[in-house]
Amino acid sequence: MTKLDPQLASRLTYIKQPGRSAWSDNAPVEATVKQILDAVRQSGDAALRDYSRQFDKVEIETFEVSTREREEAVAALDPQTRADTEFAIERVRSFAQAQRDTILPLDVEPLPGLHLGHRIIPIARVGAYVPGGRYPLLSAPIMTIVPAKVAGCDEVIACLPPGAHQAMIAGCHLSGADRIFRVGGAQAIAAMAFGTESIPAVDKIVGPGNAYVNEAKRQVFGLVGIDQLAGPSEIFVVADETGDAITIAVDLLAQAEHDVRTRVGLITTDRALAEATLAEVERQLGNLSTAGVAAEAWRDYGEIVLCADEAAMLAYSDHIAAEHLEVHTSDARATAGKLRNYGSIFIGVAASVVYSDKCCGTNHTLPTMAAGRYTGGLWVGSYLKTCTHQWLDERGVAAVAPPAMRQSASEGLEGHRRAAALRLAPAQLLQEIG
Ligand code: HSO
Ligand code: ZN
Repeated sequence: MTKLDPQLASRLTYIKQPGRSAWSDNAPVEATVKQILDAVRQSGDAALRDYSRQFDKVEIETFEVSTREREEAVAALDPQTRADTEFAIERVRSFAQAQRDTILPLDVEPLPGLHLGHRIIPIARVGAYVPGGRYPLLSAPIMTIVPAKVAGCDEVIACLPPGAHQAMIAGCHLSGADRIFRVGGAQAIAAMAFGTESIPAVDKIVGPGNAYVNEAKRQVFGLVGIDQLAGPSEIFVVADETGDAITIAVDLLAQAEHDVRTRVGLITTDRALAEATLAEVERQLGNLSTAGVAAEAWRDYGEIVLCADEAAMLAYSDHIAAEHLEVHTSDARATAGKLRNYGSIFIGVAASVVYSDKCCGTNHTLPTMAAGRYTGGLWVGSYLKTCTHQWLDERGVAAVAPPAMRQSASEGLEGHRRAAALRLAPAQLLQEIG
């Protein structure tokens, strides 16, 4: 986490300070995960079976979910849940397709005879990790699998913990997963990275998970691609005096209920709103069925920051780079236009984070822990490679060979100089090299 600029800090007043830092020591998780990865790399399915016995308390014979089990899982959904899931899939699919349509191949001729460009190539094999989690989040497989299908990947596999709700299998199936496997945790990441007898190795692993899954993705990165490292969910609201304490408290608690480590906050220029929101969160916690988790998250990670002026409010929001950022100001669109660091921005009071969490069509797999400073969230582009190409005729060669030869020679790279010279003056070079 970058340090808060002292000048900015002096312009902020904490009406409620977080009880803990969101940044924790990962060392114990690191060592355990390394062991799991090594075991799966060496022993494949046998190691997966051992870990499933140890962590999930199940004996697994066949990891792959059969066609029949997929169909049964879909049939077990009540009709309204199925319709709602299909609605969400269609929203995510059509938005991903619209985004896909903006990613174009390129061919240019910057100098006569020099042709440069790129092709957009889908990643061949993708593995989606689908978390079990505290609640069965049916939208989770939709967000990781549907855009991969829109991108045109050859094969999309999904791994989910053996204890996951049957509806999650239905979610993977309806989203279009080519193959589904019952294996969770760091061992699932290892299986998708290295491949085992039952589970194919993939080229990129996507999807959030617990601290072990996250660490496993970090350790296999390089061998395979990953989408991002996912920390606990976050929501911040940027509001001026037009903000409504009830709405803000409702939306903060809607994320706080996810996990005791969820980070939530209000960043405002209005003291009355700051104080009213503090009281309102406490009041609503009194009758929220998930208050057990939400109250702990609020106590440890909740914050309300009063800012000296709009500039300080925007600067602090950009410092936090929240996964979800709601803007409740008199001209929310104008305010949103001035912000640069966030995963996804929710402009105006009507745009609740929950719509994106579930079904409006934007992807809910977003950067946390301030990663919004350098990346956006998962999208169809995450499953595509932009690979460049070039071709030249003699005019192109005449333009680039001389500088390439001089650069190579001055670096002492004689082999490079020859390769550049061969196309420009073949007879001369052939004579030189004998
Ligand atoms: N807020 C979560 C996603 C989610 N919430 C799905 C409910 N369902 C992380 O962005
Ligand atoms: Zn959520």
